[in-house]
Amino acid sequence: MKNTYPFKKIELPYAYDALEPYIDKETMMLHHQKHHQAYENNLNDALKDYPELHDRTLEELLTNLEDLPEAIRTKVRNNGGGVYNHNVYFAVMGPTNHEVKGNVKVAIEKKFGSFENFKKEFKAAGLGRFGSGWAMLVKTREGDVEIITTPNQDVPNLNEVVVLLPMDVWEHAYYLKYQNKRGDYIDNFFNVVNWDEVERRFNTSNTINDFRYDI
Ligand code: MN3
Repeated sequence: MKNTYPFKKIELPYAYDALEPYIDKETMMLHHQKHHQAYENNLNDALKDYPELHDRTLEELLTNLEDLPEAIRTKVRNNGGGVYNHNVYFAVMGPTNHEVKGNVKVAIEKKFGSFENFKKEFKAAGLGRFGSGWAMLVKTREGDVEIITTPNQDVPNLNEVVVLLPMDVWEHAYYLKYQNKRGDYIDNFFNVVNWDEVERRFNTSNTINDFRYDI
């Protein structure tokens, strides 16, 4: 089934306090109920007067921004990206399955030498993203993994990569608990990654047509 307008934010597959003590309940509630809700609302608001766009998936909208009316292009880019990135972010965290395994483990070790080295590089990417944005582990068409970063709520080229593990480094993702210490948040992010879900995404997405945020 095509996932089209009106777009919905993901419902958390765990409780708001399930990621304690690494990510606190209040941060999770604000992040999901306020920030993520705002992206959903603003995206649907941008599209509501454009019925000709209502059969497009979020991936189709985000990979063809230049086709959109100029009046809503930036709003769709920012808020559509917000919906997309957060739907994956919230889905790949959880209270269990914190050991990397399977094909994604093999791909990570092939690319980065070791899982420990991957963590080091992922942290450096998150710290190096100036201002607000994302660090992401993505899968390429060749089946390899790479680390990328994007500014604001931008998504990578979804015709080229599958987003496996996006890490939100906007201050709203960590400021209540970690204040300015982004590095401490990143260290603890690894304590809440649900690697079973990352592995499922790695195995499910092999072709361009499978590049869906709700897989
Ligand atoms: Mn966020």
